Amino acid sequence: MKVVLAIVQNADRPNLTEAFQKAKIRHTRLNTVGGFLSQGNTTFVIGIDDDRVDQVLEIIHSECHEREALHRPGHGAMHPDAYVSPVHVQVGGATIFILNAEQFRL
Ligand code: 2BA
Repeated sequence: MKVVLAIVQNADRPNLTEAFQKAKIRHTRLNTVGGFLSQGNTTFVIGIDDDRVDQVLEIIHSECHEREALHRPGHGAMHPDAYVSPVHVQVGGATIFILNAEQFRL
């Protein structure tokens, strides 16, 4: 058994949820915040048999898309009135971790 952690953009959450439901893939959604942009995102926790991990990954890749976001760096040590140009960063489709589940109990 594996645990897939998939961090996705909130915009992809509805379609990904629907696709998982259609495929009967059990999951939990957590509201999370990215450390760099400090914007809300969603972390899906999916406990799944090893032979279905590829199916989970295919669904994530088909439903989660890359988008551009604007990062406005904080002033940090600079003068408070200093203007720091915002920078564009590419976000997504998804950041995925696949972990071995030692046990699964209900
Ligand atoms: P954030 O940390 O808010 O990062 C959003 C996007 O900003 C990242 O997209 C990446 O393109 C950019 N970025 C992040 N850190 C950066 C840095 N130090 N310098 C320049 N650009 C940077 P993604 O890579 O698609 O990541 C999307 C979200 O996935 C992240 O949101 C974070 O919530 C999560 N994530 C990504 N890598 C992770 C990791 N190694 N561990 C835990 N969470 C991670």
